[in-house]
Amino acid sequence: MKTSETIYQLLIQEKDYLSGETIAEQLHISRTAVWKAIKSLQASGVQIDSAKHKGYRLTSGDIIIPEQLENNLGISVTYQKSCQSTQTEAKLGIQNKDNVPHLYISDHQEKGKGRYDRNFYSPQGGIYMSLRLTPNVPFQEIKPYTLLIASATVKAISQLTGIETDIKWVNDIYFNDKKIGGILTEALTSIETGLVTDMIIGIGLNFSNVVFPKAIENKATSLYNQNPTITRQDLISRIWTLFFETPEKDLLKVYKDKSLVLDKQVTFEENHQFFKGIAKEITDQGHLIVKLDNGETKKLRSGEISLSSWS
Ligand code: BTX
Repeated sequence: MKTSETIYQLLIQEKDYLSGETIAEQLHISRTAVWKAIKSLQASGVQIDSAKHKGYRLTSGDIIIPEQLENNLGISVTYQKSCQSTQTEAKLGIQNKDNVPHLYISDHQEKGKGRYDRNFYSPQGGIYMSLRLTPNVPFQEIKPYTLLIASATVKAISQLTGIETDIKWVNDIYFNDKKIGGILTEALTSIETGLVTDMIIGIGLNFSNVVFPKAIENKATSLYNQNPTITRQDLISRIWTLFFETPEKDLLKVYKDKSLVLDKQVTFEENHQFFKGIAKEITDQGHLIVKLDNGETKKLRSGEISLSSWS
């Protein structure tokens, strides 16, 4: 671990000031080395108050420590301060023959991707990460990864913060009726074998980013408006621990329990035609069963639905 990461860990455990001398003694380094590490933490966005004769105190902000996540999760983790998109990083990992499972994390994305080529706004203060798996099974046998990670996310948030969030079918996380996150799951198939070779499961979460562009300011929000009570590192670690360790059936139950759409009136468009009905069921494969007003039943595989009560 880098010196700055070790110092960050000391500071986060200490409510009061820690003197430069104490830190230097504990880590067997010089006070200049401590000072340099503090500067580097501050440059990474961690707010550290320094007071004469008292030392240093962490006031806000956090950092991601990839080695610690690797130890907690038992998978490879690549972290970058900034990148175009962690989905792209995961795809590059295929060419680079990176170990799998592999989690790619960034503090900020220049070209965060949503579904259908939409943008996902990804400033500093959010969580942006993509997991690459290599299932090598036919498409019909692919697990409903979007549902599983959505459930792991709302469960992790609830366990760590007590905040209850909801899932809007199929890939959005909502908090107080506003979007705080989205999931983009992409698959690569081999033409020769017909098998899905790679799955890239991306999730973006507004953690403590509070300012949004005009176009989404009324429909987007963050988990925290000020002073998060947990770190992004804690949340990332818990999300993937739950994703890997919770039985699929339990996560599917969470998905249904936390669904914003079940038993609600929804509208959707198919082949340029509009439909209205009641969302009746989410299947274990992630399909939404809608009972239309004309009595017909429709099975939606993906796509967009609107909740009538919001329009
Ligand atoms: P989506 O297509 O369902 O949602 C994108 C839409 O959501 C946008 O058109 C906009 O209206 C709104 N939006 C954009 N940014 C935000 C935001 N920060 N908060 C709330 N609403 C927003 C959702 O796509 C899937 C997003 C996956 C993002 C992850 S981040 C890690 C990985 N890397 C990457 O490039 N994408 C994924």
